Amino acid sequence: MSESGDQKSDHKKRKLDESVGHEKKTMSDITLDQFEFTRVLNERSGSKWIAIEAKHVDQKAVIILEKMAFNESNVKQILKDTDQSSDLRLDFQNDIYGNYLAFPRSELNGIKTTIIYPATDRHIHKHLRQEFAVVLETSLLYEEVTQPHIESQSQQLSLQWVHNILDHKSETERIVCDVEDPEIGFVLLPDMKWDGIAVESLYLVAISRKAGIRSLRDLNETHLPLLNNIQTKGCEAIEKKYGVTRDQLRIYIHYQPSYYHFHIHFTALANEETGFVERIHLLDTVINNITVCKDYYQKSSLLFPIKTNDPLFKKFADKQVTN
Ligand code: G7M
Repeated sequence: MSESGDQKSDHKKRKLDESVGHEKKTMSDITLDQFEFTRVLNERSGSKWIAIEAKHVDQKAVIILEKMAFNESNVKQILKDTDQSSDLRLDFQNDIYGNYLAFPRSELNGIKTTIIYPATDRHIHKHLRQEFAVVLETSLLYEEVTQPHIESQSQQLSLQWVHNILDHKSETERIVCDVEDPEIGFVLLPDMKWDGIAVESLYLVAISRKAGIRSLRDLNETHLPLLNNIQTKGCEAIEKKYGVTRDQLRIYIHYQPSYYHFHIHFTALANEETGFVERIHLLDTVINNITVCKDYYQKSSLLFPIKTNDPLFKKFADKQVTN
């Protein structure tokens, strides 16, 4: 007996809902045809990257597609595999110059796909292309504007994914280093943005086990052992697993972060896609600043980039008008 359109879509939604939140997903748990295209949120043609909004029954999703980088081993396979004329289509030939379109088999042509489902309006907003502006946040503006803003839960992205990692409920097999200590412990694992293969674009994130450090603003001299431990053990683990030495790493903290549970980014120095420089605070500089002045990050004015349609930007603008 064949299913009606509604039954089919109910069945697909059930399958998708069952698969969300479970650690082990098989390839068939989620399929892209379960989503209906809504609009393009952002695209970077140079990086072969696109973020779209989609819909599944009555809930929104963000889907990010990125073509994978080449490396020696997959290029060797592509050469070996595209030996039939149907796999290589001629565009033009002129003397010794030829342009073709190659169609390697699908295993060599994977698209890194991130699906956020169900996505909240915050997720849609985070991925929507927007104008940015820089804001200079004095310690007073932090206390009067930013702190109340980040404390209002409705403005924040959920930290469930962070707790799942720390509690070994998700991404467990991806963990590169795990230090259990509640004060100076952390979990280091590949960032969601990295394919986990190409070391030139290496990107890992270290998530602190200590709760209550929302951002750079909360760091003081009591956190130096934590910062030093993440730096030393994180670098050792990355060298052991990926062969990338500390002098080839960019280690930094975002201000403002997207998620207000303390974490540190580790990227390859060669990876230049680190986004706005105004958002980056190098860990060595942070350690140095706190060593020189223990409440440096409570006293200082900090500059950060922000989307002009972010509610926090509006609060800053309103505050500056009233002052
Ligand atoms: O500092 P900021 O909050 O902007 O960075 C958070 C980092 O966490 C980003 O680089 C994200 O790509 C990464 N990230 C976000 N999520 C939801 C996940 C996740 O579920 N798993 C992993 N491994 N990384 C994530």
